[in-house]
Amino acid sequence: MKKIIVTGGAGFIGSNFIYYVVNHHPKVYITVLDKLTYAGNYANLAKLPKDRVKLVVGDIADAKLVDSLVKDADTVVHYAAESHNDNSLKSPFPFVQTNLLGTYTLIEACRKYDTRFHHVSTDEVYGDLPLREDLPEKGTGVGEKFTDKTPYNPSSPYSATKAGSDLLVKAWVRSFGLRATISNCSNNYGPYQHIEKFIPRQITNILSGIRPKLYGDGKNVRDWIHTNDHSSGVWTILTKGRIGETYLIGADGEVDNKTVLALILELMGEAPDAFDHVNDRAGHDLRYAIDSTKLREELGWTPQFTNFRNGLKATIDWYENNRPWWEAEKKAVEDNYAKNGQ
Ligand code: NAD
Ligand code: TDX
Repeated sequence: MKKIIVTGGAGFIGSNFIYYVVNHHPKVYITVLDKLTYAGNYANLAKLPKDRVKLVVGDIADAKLVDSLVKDADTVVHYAAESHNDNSLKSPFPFVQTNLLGTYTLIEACRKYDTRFHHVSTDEVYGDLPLREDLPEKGTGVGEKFTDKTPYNPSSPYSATKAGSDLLVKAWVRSFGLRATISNCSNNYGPYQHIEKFIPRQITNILSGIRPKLYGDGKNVRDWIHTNDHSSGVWTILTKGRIGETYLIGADGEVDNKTVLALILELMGEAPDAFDHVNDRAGHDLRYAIDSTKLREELGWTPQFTNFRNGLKATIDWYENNRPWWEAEKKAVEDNYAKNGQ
């Protein structure tokens, strides 16, 4: 693997993956294909060496452009997506366009040139799990986490279009011999995450003198993984994964939203009750949890950044030290949430 295309490389997880590759794999050259939507930011790539990372601004659903780039690449790593559940509830069409048509356009080009393809997906395709306290088989491990055998059952337009894109890739593998793998990862956190998302929203609220906002009762559980561990997981699958296989990436980081918020408040020196309960998300998934045994045992991957408290502290420091990266957008993001009572 020498020449790779990273779609969505100017977004949160894609840009962290590019830093990971540049720092760990000196012979790899990267072309980023990114439309620079509201979630893509050229600044995310600014510190990277220009001789190794080239940005092409364009749409993954632009077949002509995609063909011209895929022709010269060994591998495509596909991160580009519309990624925010709340946006998908207000305006689903961009999710259909990018997540479904965009993925279709990429796999058609990879089929044509027999290019290795890795599809980055999410645990949300499996729907949600009951809270642990409500499980009849509590403590036995049965049915407690997602595996690659869990049936698809997405809840939102976002997760439905991600599920559809996974199914397209699986069909292209089976019917056309596409050399593809899929990863479904849990909730990422770390630097460069857009301030619409839960953790950066609460951090930047506090930094802006706005009270944090918790949806509903805050009992919903997410399985947090540091984005650097997601990057090493994707690299492991790219280099060692079996074609046609799906690997789940997770670091055993289940925490409910109320507890995450309590930790942010504590680390930022705020009172434990200095937040507001706001309107819940429609169709809000209750709990996600990943069983990553297959990735760990078959490919030997181990997450390294598993101390959530330390990771959260470093993330808070990053937003505090990079105010120009987010400050100009803050008011518009909050005005938008306020329209929904959130
Ligand atoms: P993000 O919204 O921060 O970044 C998405 C990037 O894709 C942006 O740079 C945007 O400009 C680009 N993009 C959007 N539409 C495009 C198009 N039509 N053509 C080209 N580029 C386009 O998203 P993220 O949180 O970094 O997520 C990246 C990927 O990882 C997504 O596929 C998402 O489903 C998946 N994922 C995310 C998480 C998470 O916790 N954020 C967890 C598991 C999987
Ligand atoms: O202000 C908020 N308050 C709040 O309580 C926001 C923005 C969110 N929440 C809750 C909703 C979720 O239970 O926090 C949890 C996390 O919310 P998001 O950051 O929006 O993430 P989520 O919906 O879980 O999806 C994320 O993980 C899986 C990513 O956005 C997806 O792209 C990924 O696929």
